[in-house]
Amino acid sequence: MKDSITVTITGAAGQIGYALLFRIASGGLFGPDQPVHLNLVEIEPAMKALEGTVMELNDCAFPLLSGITATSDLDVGFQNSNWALLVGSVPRKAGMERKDLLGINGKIFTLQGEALAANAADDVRVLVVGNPCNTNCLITMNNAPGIPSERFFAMTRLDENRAKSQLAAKAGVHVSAISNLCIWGNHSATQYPDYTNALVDKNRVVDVIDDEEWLRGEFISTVQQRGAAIINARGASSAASAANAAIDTVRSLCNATPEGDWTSVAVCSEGQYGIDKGLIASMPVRCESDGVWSVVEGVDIDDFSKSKIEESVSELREEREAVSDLIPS
Ligand code: NAX
Repeated sequence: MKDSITVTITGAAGQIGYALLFRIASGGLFGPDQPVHLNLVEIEPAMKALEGTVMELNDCAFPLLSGITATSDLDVGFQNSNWALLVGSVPRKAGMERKDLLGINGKIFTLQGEALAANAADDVRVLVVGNPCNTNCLITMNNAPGIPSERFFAMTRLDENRAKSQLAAKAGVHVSAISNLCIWGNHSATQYPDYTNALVDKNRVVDVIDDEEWLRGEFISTVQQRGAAIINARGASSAASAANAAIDTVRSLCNATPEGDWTSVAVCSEGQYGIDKGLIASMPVRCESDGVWSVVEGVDIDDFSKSKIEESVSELREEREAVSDLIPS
């Protein structure tokens, strides 16, 4: 048996947590021969609910689950963490401005960054899911001295999966036929699902779907507004698809990307594609099997795409400005 991997999940008693933990514990994340230890982090009022989830995890008798630590203490929760999935955050409530939300969550992610730096394993990698995930990731990264910036990611894979599903339905093909779909920018309503570079069975989407008006209009807005549409229909925000996307993201970051393709994840910009250095922005990324990744260079950006990317990056700049007091210089 291999040594256990320790995975920290914050917000573990929440609805994404509930859809995520059992898949990780059953081997759905790291494979059928990799034991995992789960560090489950919650706030004090949710510890009772977390206790119930832990009972259920135990009742599954998962062969690969080597242990569970349930805690509200960040130093304990990030102890020896190899992967930290930061899912928990405070939702926007009625009357709350976006700036208030950024500030409240910012403080949470400041503390989590510090606890990661103090307690996590040397090889820790961090995926932020809790919204606003790009800026929460920016805050965590800037408050975790000693952890290299290339170990921080924010999730835009759910958006990529949503976009692929929309294109597949329109083209009348299976979703696996869609590749090279990049989400650019922020995980928000300004994100840009780039259909101009996407392929259907190696053919350009624009050559297969002869409806540029739909691609520029309804397609983009459907992907941007999909979270709200799910809340409308389900009465609760996306959970299983979000947990699935978190698993897809980590698996993509641990395995070689298929030849010629890429995946979407928000990473710390080095200035690629004119995106300000230091912002956590979604871009096309390729990974090697040893976990080394790089932003794909040279992707064609036409004027339409350029203006869409700029709109989303401009929002990321504003968010960074709103939390500048939480980013040590
Ligand atoms: P829930 O409200 O069901 O669960 C959140 C959990 O986080 C709660 O149990 C709460 O007690 C816990 N929590 C709050 N503050 C915490 C803290 N300081 N430390 C540890 N735990 C804390 O939300 P859920 O539906 O699970 O969504 C979680 C987050 O994912 C939300 O911010 C949501 O907006 C975000 N999402 C991000 C997506 C993405 O693509 N990046 C898509 C899905 C989802 O909307």
